Amino acid sequence: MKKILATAAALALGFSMAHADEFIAGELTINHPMAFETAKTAMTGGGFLSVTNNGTEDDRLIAVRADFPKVELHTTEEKDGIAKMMHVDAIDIPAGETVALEPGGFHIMFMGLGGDPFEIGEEIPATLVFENSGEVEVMFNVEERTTEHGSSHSTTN
Ligand SMILES: [Cu+2]
Repeated sequence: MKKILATAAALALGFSMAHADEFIAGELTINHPMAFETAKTAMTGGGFLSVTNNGTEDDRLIAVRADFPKVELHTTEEKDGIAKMMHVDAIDIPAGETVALEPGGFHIMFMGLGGDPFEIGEEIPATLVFENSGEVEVMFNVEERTTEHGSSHSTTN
């Protein structure tokens, strides 16, 4: 099963409705993994979060695994006013810094949705793989696409 309705998961697992928004991997703190709702015909959806490296060693996000045909790390580059997404092998998380994956910049690309769009309130389980800190399971909350946050990405997916 690709996605779990937040309410169903919360009831089944006995969690409170306030979902966990912070995840820990070694010296890393991952904050607020989220994705925007997608159009019914969308083949891709972007995943966003921030990572704070509380340690003294640099780390890198090297992969993300989730139940989709393909998941890639992307960056966004603007050329002649057009935002273009490009695949990257890794995203650096330098010691002592916070790196934001956000619309218009680095993001996680869930690919091959194939007519099964992200809907508000869904949670998408995924595993983040860090070079030094290892693997951590997180949940991406699907949120309403706002013009403020969504416009830069909606043109490209
Ligand atoms: Cu992308």
